[in-house]
Amino acid sequence: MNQQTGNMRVDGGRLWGSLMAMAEIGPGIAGGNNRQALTDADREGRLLFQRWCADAGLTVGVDAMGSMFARREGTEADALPILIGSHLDTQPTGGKYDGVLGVLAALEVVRTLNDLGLRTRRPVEVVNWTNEEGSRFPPAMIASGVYAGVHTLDWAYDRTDAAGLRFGDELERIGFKGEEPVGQRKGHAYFELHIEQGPILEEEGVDIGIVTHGQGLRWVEVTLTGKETHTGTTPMDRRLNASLGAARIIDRIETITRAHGEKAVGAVGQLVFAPNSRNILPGKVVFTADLRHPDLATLNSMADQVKQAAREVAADLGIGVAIEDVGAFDPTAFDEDLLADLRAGAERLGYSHRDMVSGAGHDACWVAKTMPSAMIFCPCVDGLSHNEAEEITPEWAGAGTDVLLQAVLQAAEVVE
Ligand code: HGY
Ligand code: MN
Ligand code: MN
Repeated sequence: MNQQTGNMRVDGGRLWGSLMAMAEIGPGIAGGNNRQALTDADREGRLLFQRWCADAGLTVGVDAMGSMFARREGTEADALPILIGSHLDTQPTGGKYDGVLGVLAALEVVRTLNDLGLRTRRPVEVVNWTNEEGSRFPPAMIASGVYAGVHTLDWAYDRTDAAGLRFGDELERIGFKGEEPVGQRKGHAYFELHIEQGPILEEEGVDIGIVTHGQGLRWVEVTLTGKETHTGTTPMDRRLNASLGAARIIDRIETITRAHGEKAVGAVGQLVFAPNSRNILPGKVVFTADLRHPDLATLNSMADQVKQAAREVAADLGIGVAIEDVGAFDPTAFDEDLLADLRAGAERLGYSHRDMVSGAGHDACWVAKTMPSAMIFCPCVDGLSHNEAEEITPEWAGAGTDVLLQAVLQAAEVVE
């Protein structure tokens, strides 16, 4: 890192233009995006990304989970590359920046290397991980999970969405079921820029979050089986009431979470009644508890207590209960040396920074099992995310990408 490279900046206007162009694909109903994994909108976004990568002289490989790797050659072709990326898929009512900033910032880093005519010893690869959100096909981060060897390819292919469509079939349908074995493409280090999805950086007026850890997650799916009967004619003491069971368990989730201290978070974001008719007591209710904590033992204690509560409530109401773990990742510590480089890069550029733990899961949490990995955050307005009103500023996006550039210049080793 010399005086010249130590102060390089990306083209923030070009980055913002790319973000806005990508946001045109899979528009939501309130200004955000609905570009769910393996939909036609996802395919369209991938094709746009692929075109931009080709324009930047990158060669794009696609693995068997559809993750895309856009490679900029280094002077040493067989040196392990530096990987930088995130995800282009969104929540059904998602924002324009969750994941997308990380992929397009990585592309902007490569575009800037091209503009400056810089060569690096190591290749650099821009990554779009398939289905980070896990909204249409649970669990979250499924493709980076297969890449890290946490899930098998066949298990991932058999995941189904609410309409019963298989992940593997949808991946084939959109034309992104690549030939490359998943995990074959190794890396020397991985960096991911992401919006904070929380309020801290904006409230404190800090430019860059240095993400030291990602908290762990447990998705506990509960299926309650009651009896479908008429809501008007069935005496109250003769009901097998699955909706009452769900209400009591959701209340217990709140109590259990709060009993595990201020770092514990827990909620139910998805609940399905069947047959979901106003005047039929539901025969079946399915919902998922989303539990998170930075400490593994505490997280497991939360999950165990939620499962126990579900069994108790079901027994008390005389209804059936089935419990399944449908998503999990343990707390992750990111690489200290890479984090130190990121702090130093922010300081060289005059950006303020502070260490923090990620409340959300990210592909970096799985990639960290395969190579040294680190994340940085930029602020987001009111900490809002997983909401179509998610917003950041061009300045925040540019600052995060400038720091990402510094990290890549260092890790990929600029060749004079
Ligand atoms: O759920 C998460 O933390 C991520 O947004 N998929
Ligand atoms: Mn994300
Ligand atoms: Mn997300």
